[in-house]
Amino acid sequence: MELNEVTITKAIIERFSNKFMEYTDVDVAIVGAGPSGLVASYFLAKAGMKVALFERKLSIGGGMWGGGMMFNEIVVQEEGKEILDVFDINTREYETGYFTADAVECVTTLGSYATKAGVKVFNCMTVEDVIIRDGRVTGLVIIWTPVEMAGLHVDPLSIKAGYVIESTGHPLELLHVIERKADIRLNTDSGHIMGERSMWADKAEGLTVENTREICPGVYVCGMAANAAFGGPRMGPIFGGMLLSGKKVAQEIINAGNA
Ligand code: 48F
Repeated sequence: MELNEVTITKAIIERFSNKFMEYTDVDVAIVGAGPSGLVASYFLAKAGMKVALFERKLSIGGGMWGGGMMFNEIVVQEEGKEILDVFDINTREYETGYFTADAVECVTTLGSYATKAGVKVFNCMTVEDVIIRDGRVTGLVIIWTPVEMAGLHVDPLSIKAGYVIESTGHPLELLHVIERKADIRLNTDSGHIMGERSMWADKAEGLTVENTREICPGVYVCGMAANAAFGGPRMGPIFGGMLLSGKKVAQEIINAGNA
């Protein structure tokens, strides 16, 4: 059979367009495909929810690929190891209570489990705004990342979501937009973004999970974004909190959906 370039082109356009059309209305839209967003997406899809995961970069994985300072190994504690076990990711005990895993195996395996569970990843798309109705976030406003990078004056498109998860990591991009543009009080002590604090691994790991919750109607924060929102410290290249936070946010949304 002689390959036809136009058939290849049509296949890509039609299949992508159909996928994109189907995911313009989802149960959960996740912003940021780092470790916490990936884990959240997997558990939500496993529970039968329709999940779209938007990632600005070409690649998923966020800050996990580079381990610590580009040494591509990550560290997890016992509870974090238990989540890696769910994904059948190899771990090795370093000292009592400290386990290491290959960062590349972690990202690729989390991505594989998530997509096989039904998560649709929209990479190279940046979430630049939200839609708010009656004080609740009901959707996302998205644009191609290269449009943003080139500074082109192109209007974005929108999707509808029952729940939104902000897992953009340190920059906490979505909440900054919400705080700037909407008259919504956040569920933090001050009612505003509290801001990330300096590194304290032990404290930060627990707080990441504690701070994983609904921050304003329709929006949940997880991963490093949770600490950036609620004023928790950063933890550096220990990833148990990210994984546990992803699992917790999925459970919170499943519970809210069943309520
Ligand atoms: O930063 P990131 O890996 O978030 P995380 O899941 O994990 C944090 C750790 O990697 C590390 C740490 C733990 O030790 O502190 O930093 O909390 O991934 C965030 C992802 O969100 C994407 C970004 O490209 C990255 O892949 N992202 C950020 N803003 C947007 C976005 C946006 N506006 N639209 C789409 N994607």
